[in-house]
This record gives sequence, structure tokens and C-alpha cells, in this order.
Amino acid sequence: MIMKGKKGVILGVANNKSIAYGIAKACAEQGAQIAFTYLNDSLKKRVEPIAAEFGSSDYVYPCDVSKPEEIKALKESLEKDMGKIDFIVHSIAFAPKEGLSGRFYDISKEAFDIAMDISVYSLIEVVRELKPLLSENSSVLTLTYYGGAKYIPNYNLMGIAKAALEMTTKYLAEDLGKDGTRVNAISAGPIKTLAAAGIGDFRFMLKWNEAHSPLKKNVTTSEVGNSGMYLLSDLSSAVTGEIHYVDCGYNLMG
Ligand code: 0WD
Repeated sequence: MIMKGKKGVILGVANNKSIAYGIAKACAEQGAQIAFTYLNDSLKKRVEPIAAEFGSSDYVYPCDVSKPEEIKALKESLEKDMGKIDFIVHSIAFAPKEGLSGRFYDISKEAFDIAMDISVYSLIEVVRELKPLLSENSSVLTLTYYGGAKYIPNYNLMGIAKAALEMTTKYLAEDLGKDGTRVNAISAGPIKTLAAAGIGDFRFMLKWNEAHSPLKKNVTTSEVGNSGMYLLSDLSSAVTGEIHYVDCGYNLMG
């Protein structure tokens, strides 16, 4: 029971295929008490049964990260219902579809701003608002992809958002280290989720990674979940500012 006595909030469960679901499952199995957020009413219906599965029916809250008032309200609810928390999982990204295929130079400023706001700035804002609740020995985790480090076909706008997210992880790690909070990112290999469905020719990416990764397979949500649990737990107490690849070794090859 590595996470026994730990409490935290997971943002970004859309359904049971979500990477955040894998992280929640691994943490709950190790004894963590988890709060969940949902983006909108249609996702609420999907998140509620998932929360119930992990004994968290009393800890389900709305939070669209593009609305600062919803992040503030989340802080108030968590403070009232949970008190201090030990971890935050930020498993959220969005880019308008036009930014995920076609010519890179066609990206509009409007799409750029939306992607950066929801996929990058939200990490800073969530951490800032929830900081008063963070325990002295806490851990923040976000999710990134190799397309933020190297060119990946069609990843386009999300590639630059992930590059910014990875540096945000490092600057936050430096800033929060003095307060006892660690900040890390997992760079996961491709997994067929709702978010992935928006990326042009995603099926080819899956096949390519399977064929070319050292382990000759694609990573699963539960494998990312286990690595996430490690980064949220005290097992990784000296690890911060890391971009930890959980991709069957694919990044060696690119
Ligand atoms: O191959 C993949 N699936 C990889 C995903 C490889 C490497 C990294 N990632 C990243 C994604 O970029 C993202 O940061 O993992 C994170 C989680 O993505 P996921 O698990 O692949 O996708 P999904 O299950 O769709 O969860 C992302 C969720 C949204 O789902 P939808 O499909 O409704 O966009 O992010 C949430 C939403 O629940 N989300 C928001 N939450 C709050 N406020 C917002 C928002 N404004 N926008 C999206």
C-alpha cells in the first residue's frame, strides 16, 4: 500500500480509456484517496461511475480549466471536503482539429492561443490555485508526448504546446522545490484515447511505434498508470523536473 494515507486530485479523466484513468487505478489500488474533475455535463456522466469504482463518489467536481472561476471553485471544494492534498495529476490537453493535420504554417493565432491556454497555462494556474492545499511532501504530474521534443507527423500545434509544457514542468519544479513539492511529466507512447483520435493518421503512429520501439509493443494505460503512481509516491522522493519516458523505449530510436 504505497499510497496509503495520500490524498490527491486527478484532472483529465474522460472515460476508462483515459491515461488519467490508468493513473487513478494504480493510485487507488495502492490506497490513495482520489478526487476527480470533469470538463462538462456530458463527461460528468462518464466520470461519476469511475469515481464510484474508486470509492470517490463524494469527491467529483466540475473543472473546465479554461474558466478561472472553476479552478478557484475546485480549490474551495477540495479544501472543504479533503483538507490538505498530496498530489495533483494534470492529464489535460486540447488543440482545435485544424492544428493537428495539414500544413504547419496554416496554424491560426486563435487555435494557437486555445492550445497553449488549455494544454500549458492550465498547469500553472491549477498549481497556483491549489498550492495552499499542497502538503509539505507533495507531487505534481503532467502528461506529455515525444512530439514536444522531436518532429512527429501531424502532431503540429500540440508539438509546440508539449514543448512549452515540458519547460513549464522544469520551471515549476525549480520554483516549488523549496516548498517540498515535486513536479514531473510522463512522456507516454501513443495510446488510443479520445484525445488521440483527433490526431491525423494516429493508427499509423501506433503501428510505427510498435514496430520500432525496443520492446516491440505499444504502452498500455495501466503501464503509464503504474509509472505515474511511482512519480506521485514517496518512492520518487528525489525525482523532480523530469520528463520520464514511458514509451517502450521508442525515444531511443527517433
Ligand atoms: O497517445 C496518447 N493518448 C497520449 C496522450 C500520448 C502522450 C501524452 N498524452 C497526453 C495528452 O496530450 C493529454 O495531455 O495525455 C493527456 C491525457 O490524454 P488522453 O488520456 O490521451 O486523452 P483523453 O482521455 O481524451 O483525456 C484528455 C481530457 C479531455 O478529454 P476530451 O477527449 O473530452 O478532450 O482532457 C480534458 C478532457 O476531459 N480536457 C479538459 N479538462 C478540463 N478543462 C479541457 C478543459 N478545458 N479540455 C480537455
